[in-house]
Order: sequence, then C-alpha cells, then structure tokens
Amino acid sequence: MLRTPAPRVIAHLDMDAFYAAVEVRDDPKLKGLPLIIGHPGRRGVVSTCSYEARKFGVHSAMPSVTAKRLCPQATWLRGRMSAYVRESRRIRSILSEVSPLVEPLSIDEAFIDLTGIARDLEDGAAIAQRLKDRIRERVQLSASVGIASNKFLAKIASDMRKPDGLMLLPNDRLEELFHPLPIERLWGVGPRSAERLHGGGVRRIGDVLRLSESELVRLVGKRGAGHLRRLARGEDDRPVQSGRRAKSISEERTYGDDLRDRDEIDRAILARADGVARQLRRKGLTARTVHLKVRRGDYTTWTRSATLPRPTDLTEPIVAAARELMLRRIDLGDHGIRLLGVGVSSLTTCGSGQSELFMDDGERQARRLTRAVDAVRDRLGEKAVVRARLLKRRDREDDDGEASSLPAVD
Ligand code: TTP
Ligand code: MG
Repeated sequence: MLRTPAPRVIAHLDMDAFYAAVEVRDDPKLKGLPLIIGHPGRRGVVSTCSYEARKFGVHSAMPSVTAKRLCPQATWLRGRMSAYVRESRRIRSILSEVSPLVEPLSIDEAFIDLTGIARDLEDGAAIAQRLKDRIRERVQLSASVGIASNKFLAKIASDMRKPDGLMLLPNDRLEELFHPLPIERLWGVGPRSAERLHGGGVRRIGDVLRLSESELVRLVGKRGAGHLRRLARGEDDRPVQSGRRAKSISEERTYGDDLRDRDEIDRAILARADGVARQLRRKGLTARTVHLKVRRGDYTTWTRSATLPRPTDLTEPIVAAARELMLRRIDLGDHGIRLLGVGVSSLTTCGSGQSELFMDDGERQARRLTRAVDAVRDRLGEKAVVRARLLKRRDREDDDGEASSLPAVD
C-alpha cells in the first residue's frame, strides 16, 4: 500500500533589525535608542533601523532626508558590512547543527527543512525555540522564526510576530491567521497588481478565494489567477535547497590605461553588471548583494558591498547599486582605475516564475526585453546585442582583454 508522504516541517528564520542589532550588541550605549543604519547624506537611504526608530515610521530603503524628518533624534551609523557577514556565517553554522538542509535567502534569513527531524509542526516549533535560544546565547542576537508545512507559509509566519517571534502557522488555521492579511503579502503582488486587485474588491488574501474564476482571470490573467489561488490556499511545493551551488558570480577587467573619466567608469560598471546579470539568468538565480571591486592606479584595492531591497537577475538594479558604491564608498583621490569588477552574492534559486506574473507593467516589459535579448545572444553570441550606452566607445571595452572571476565573496 502506498503511504502518503509525511507533511513537511519547514522553518523560516529572519534576524531582527539585523545590522542595527549587531551595532547595539557591540555598543550597549545604543540600546533602547532609535538607531538608523545608512548614509545620512542628501542622497542616502536607510539600510535598516532599530525597532525604536520604526515607531517613528522609519524603514529600510527610505530616503535619509525623510528618515531625518520623521526621527530627528536618531543616531546614525554607516554600518560595518564585514561584521554583518561574520555574524551571518556564525548564525548559518548554528542552523546547520540543527538540519543539513539549510537554504540561505539573504544575509539574515534562511529556510531550514526540519522534515524527519521534527515529529510534527508543534515539535518543529519546540526545535525552533531551542534554535532561537542557541543564537541568543552564542551571538547575542534575536531571531524570529515561522514554522509551517512549506516555504511560502513559513516565511509569512516568521514576519507575523516580529521581533523575537515564534509563529506556528498550521494548515488548519490559515483561515483565521493567513486569510485576513493584506493581498500585498502574497509573493509577487506589487503596487500595480495590488491596485487592480483592490479595484476588483480583493484586499485580503482570503478575498482571492471568494472571487469567481472569471473575475480573478479578468483582474490578473489566467496564469496569474492560478498562481494567486494556489498561494491563497497556502500551497507551495518548492523544496528547501541547500548549498553546493555557486555562492557568488562576478566579472572583472584590468585596463591598460587607467579609467579616469566618469562616463568611462560608468560604462565599465554597466558592462560588468550586464555580464553578471546574464550569468544569473542563465543559472536561474537571483542575487541580493552587489559587490564592487576597484583597484586604483597605485594598486590600492577596495571591495565594497550593498544589499538590494529585493533579489534581482536584471542589469539595472545591479548597476544602480554598483554606481552608488563607486560614488559613496570609494575614494579615488587623484588616481584612475586599473581594475574594475562587479559581483553578486546572496544567491537564491528563482521561484517558478510566479512573481513575474504580478510584476508591474514596466518591470514585466523590462523582463520581456531582457529575455528577447538573451535569446538573440544565445543564438548569435554575446556581442550580437550591445547596449547603446556601450556602443559609444566600444573600442575601449573591446581592448580590455578577457573577463575573469573574482574570488567568491561569501
Ligand atoms: P531585513 O531582514 O529585511 O530587515 P531587518 O533584519 O533589519 O529587520 P526585520 O526585523 O524586519 O527583519 O534585512 C536584513 C538586513 O539587510 C538589514 O538589517 C539591512 C539590510 N537591508 C538593506 O541594506 N537594505 C534594505 O532595503 C533591506 C530591506 C535590508
Ligand atoms: Mg531581518
């Protein structure tokens, strides 16, 4: 007789106010204060902030000028990426003590497959509590964990009791706990599709299931409707995938004559970012962290990283982050650039294309164009389609020799 497989037990763990929490731990004077991590300058943005600062409405990715207006008394710190990466590794190693199947999603979150380790979801929650205790003991930081039968629900759950939360979201309590959440919480529902859904009277996740098939199709298309319905029912069969795949992807190039001109530097960033983004798409991965490596004419070498608001496999967000790093975090002095590299890490496997269905029109268009360009390049070679921006001084890019890989950053 065939036995139905035992239900899965999946945990999603996300550290609380991660960068800010590391700073408070290392300088207890900051405890209890509104603390903002980010660049306070005119064009800066907030990376994250303490929960005390969130009470004033400050949040990640907010322009620093807005944050200053909302919370003028906040303490600002630029952040110490190397410290956050070190803590992230320590936390991951604690997670690996609990299960061999750990899938890191970003610097401060991961899925942990507890199937076969926990007897059921309740037992999973008990293990998660011990995991939280262990993290607090060893790295003095607090984490929030969601436990459910799949990745999607576990991720929703970890966010429900933040900070320092532990949330069990069993299938028989979806109506009570999951369906009242705003529709925006469904994976891939961006501002525009949310607007369309609101127009059709869909504001909460449960509303999706109350709508007739034809009404839902009218709002988000046929494929969109199928995916929305599956998510609203809390269905997701993606496996937790641990390591072994690439941890970072990068391209770098050395220049015979140092790059000095702002425009030249911009084009070099664009060319490397474009190559990296293409590799991401080929491998079906998205990245959340962007790295810029610069060697000046005097051989001083810098590597700087930034976290993107959400994972991407498109050129533009990678270029934007790399340019920002070049502008703000690298001091060229009077020197030119001898070597320039762009890399990405915090890689995750793309979803099954679901998120794309609910993208904003602009984003969907960008992605379609990207796919078309990829297809031409696959058939005719990388140089068959060259970005207009790169065409101007193509001679320069062509002379620069082969791209090579940066060492893995993560
Ligand atoms: P998050 O887990 O999104 O945020 P958080 O850990 O600060 O707070 P929460 O308690 O809500 O989980 O991101 C993890 C870290 O990634 C965050 O501490 C800083 C960085 N980050 C950015 O640099 N920019 C961003 O836009 C976001 C969202 C995060
Ligand atoms: Mg977090």
